Amino acid sequence: MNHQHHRRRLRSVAAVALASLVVATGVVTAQAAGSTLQEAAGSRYFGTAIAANKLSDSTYSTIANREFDMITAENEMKMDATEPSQGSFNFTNADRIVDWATANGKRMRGHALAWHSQQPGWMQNMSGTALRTAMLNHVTEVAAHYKGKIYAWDVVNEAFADGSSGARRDSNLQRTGDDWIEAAFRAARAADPSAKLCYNDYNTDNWNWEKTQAVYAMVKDFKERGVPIDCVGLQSHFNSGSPYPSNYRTTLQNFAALGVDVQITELDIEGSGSTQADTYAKVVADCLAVSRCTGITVWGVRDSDSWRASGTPLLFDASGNKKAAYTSVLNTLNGGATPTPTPTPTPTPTPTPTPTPTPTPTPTPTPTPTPTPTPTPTPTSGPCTATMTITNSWQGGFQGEVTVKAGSARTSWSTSFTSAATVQVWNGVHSTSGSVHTVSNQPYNGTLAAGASTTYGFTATGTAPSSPPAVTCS
Ligand code: 9MR
Repeated sequence: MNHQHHRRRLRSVAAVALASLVVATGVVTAQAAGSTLQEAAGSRYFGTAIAANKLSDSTYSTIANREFDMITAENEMKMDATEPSQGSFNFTNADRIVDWATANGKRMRGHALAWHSQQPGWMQNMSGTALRTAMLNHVTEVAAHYKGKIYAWDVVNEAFADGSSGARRDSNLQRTGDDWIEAAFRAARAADPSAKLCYNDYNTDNWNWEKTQAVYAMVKDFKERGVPIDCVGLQSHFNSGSPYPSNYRTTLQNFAALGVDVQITELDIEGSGSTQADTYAKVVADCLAVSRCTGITVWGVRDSDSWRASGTPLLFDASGNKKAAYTSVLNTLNGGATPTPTPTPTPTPTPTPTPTPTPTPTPTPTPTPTPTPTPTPTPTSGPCTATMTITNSWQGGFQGEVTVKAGSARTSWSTSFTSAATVQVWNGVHSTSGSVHTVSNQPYNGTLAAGASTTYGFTATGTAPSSPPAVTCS
């Protein structure tokens, strides 16, 4: 908290104390409520992304200065902005933001040192050792320029693939070798030892998603091998296609348990009114419930400043008025009425998918030779059955679950259904051929005793079908 705000808060504490000095109990212990996001956040920070060219808009800068105490440059510290031609650095716009933040007593998150996207043209065409060297030089030069001025750096941004592969995202940087991420972290540590070093990504909010598990495994490995990493950033861009997951708190807790801070780095939630306000409150309550969740940054000031402006995902409307979402965030930070408590996190799958030395292709179970084909309603023997249920739906998408039941003991399974939707699967390995989706087991859930079952989940685009499609199992 900067001094100006600290004084303001003390004044309001004094006012509350005087006003309530009715009964002579002597000591006023109640914590005064913060009247801005940064005050209410207490020991945590509450930040926003700032665009340098908007600082001259007084509505914008007044809100930004009043409400937020951590600043991220929305685009100005990215690789294309800071190294437009190789070896020649330009910090003009980034420095405008840093200077404004410093003058107003705010801290900075640095975003981002190495990323497959927003690379300068000269870098996009590089590969191999030349690219690796250029990337490390960039990390070193930019981190050194801001040495001592950055609270936390997004050292590497968005290095994992979406979907169920759990793999690294293909990029020119990735093609220089798997160790490019740790090399970037080591270079950043050397250049600015006091900055916290974060790995930052999106679609890593749902604990059950493969991408989340893959990032978790990398961070765990880094901690075990002493690669310098201090924090994990969850961007948390939520909308109907990528909704706030009810296990978000579990994700925050599990990352924190690895010995890193967690930060919500680019929060925005599309929607309006009480639905939006309620989801914002849940996100804030989840962070407050995890001691190593050290702060929250929203990705812009007003709806009209957002990269997804049409989704009105922020806390202030285009005119700078506080929205219902603002009030619910403020109240939650102040420990007030949290709307509906976040449902107890679903029991988590084993944090790291068990490294079962897995499945040599399985002998196909011999179907029991039933002489007379009397149709049994629920087959308890034979290969396997699968049924789909729709568990949730929203405008533009839905969520479902498929239960796979083994008729006889097996060590693998494969299911198939037809749907025109784009589908994202967890707890299963997904592939498509036209509109036919095939989902088979992960290494950790292929083995089923006779009569036992397991489930996999998915989200899909479009409208939920009134009756789910048939699923075959083999
Ligand atoms: O908000 C940023 C927008 O102004 C840029 O055009 C865009 C270009 O890539 O990047 C946006 O910010 C992204 C952030 O840097 C990384 N996570 C996703 C953000 C939204 O796209």
